[in-house]
Amino acid sequence: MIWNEAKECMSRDEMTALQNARLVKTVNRVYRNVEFYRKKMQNLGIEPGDIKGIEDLPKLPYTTKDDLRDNYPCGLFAVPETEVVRIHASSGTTGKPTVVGYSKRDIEIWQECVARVLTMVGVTRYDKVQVSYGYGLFTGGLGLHYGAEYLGAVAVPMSSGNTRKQITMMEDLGCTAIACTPSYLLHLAEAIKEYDKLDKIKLKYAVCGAEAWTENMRLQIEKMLNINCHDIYGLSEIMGPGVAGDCQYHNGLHIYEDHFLPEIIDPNTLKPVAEGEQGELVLTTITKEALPLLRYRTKDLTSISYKKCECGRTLARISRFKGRSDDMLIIRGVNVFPSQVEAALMEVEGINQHFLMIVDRVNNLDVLEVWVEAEEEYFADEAKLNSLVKNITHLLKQALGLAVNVKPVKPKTIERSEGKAKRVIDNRQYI
Ligand code: DLL
Repeated sequence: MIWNEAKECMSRDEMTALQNARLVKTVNRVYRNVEFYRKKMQNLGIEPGDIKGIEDLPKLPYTTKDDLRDNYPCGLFAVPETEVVRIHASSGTTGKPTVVGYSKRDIEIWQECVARVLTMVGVTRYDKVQVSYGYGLFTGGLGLHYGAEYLGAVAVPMSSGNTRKQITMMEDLGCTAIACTPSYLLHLAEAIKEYDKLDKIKLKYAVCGAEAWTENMRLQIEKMLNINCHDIYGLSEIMGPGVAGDCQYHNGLHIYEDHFLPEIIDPNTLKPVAEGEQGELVLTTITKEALPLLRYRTKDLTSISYKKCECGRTLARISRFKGRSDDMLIIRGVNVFPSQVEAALMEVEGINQHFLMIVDRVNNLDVLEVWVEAEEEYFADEAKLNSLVKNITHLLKQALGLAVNVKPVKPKTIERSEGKAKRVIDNRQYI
């Protein structure tokens, strides 16, 4: 079992001492081996010797996704090519992909971090984990796969898609755990119900991440499948899945601070925010060999708590992600996150959780239309359908502080995703 007390339950002083030593080593390595960081530090007038521990973190430069793109493909690598044993890449929505590399040691640490999350979820070496994240350049499939094997569980490399086959294999092999995006698990849960397979499957746990989702959606999935569902966070630039995950108390995600130093900053002023306050998560890798990153701006919005968790872990916890600062839509001056719409729709009877937000600009005014899938019976009764629409319109107005057009559509109209869900179509022209 990878319940690693030595790493997950150390005192704050012990953790700080470990982080200080690892940060100093990392800063020296990047200064020596990565021209980009050497130049950035020289421009700021800092030498590696100026960094004595984590209290000196604010002196270091930030790194952004654009820095990785500008040094495409491998310009930020800190080891010679011969030391690299794996490459992944994240496609993103614009521009070139970002390429990330791993040394043998990086892969070992990655496996251990994923295995730690799986252990938190309850998975043991007696379980079979159906890995339904995409395999390939995306880190989800291989990340979960190697973590499950490292734990000694059976990894079933289904990859994403082909829902019917997913259910058949789940039934035939008796898979007890599944790893996939929450939106895909919701889709899978509906299909399991439709094919009347709920009492044929042995699923007990799910490990979901790679996109923002709500606590209500977690509870909904748990209810539909009668399983324990957990959150796993990560990003390719920093490692992949396994940077953080939530325990049985679901009170924030434990972040593996012995490998990744978290900071929360105000994305506008770039100043740190107080414990418990919402801001952008910034991560510094302190054990990565192939691609160490200093103060990487994740754009993910969360808050941090250093209070000890009921589960006994002393690792800091980050709150469930609200979304990304670049997911945030500004509609008629109001900041809107898809997660707010998801949370509001969870309250409504008669619809499922699939929705689509379409933003248009009509006569210079931004208009938000939200498509929701209403149950079939509503379409046979106009009054009932109108009342449903009225109710949702009111709830969304309250939740977002913005008038919204609600369009009811028949079940299965909205395209299902096999990976990360696409919740927003923004048709506005940006000049
Ligand atoms: O999504 C890695 C991953 C795979 C995580 C499988 C969890 C499970 P990227 O494709 O680089 O890597 O996308 C990273 O996805 O910055 C967040 O915006 C989002 N994200 C990942 N996990 C969560 C989560 C993988 N649990 C980006 N909650 C990140 C909310 C998440 N957002």
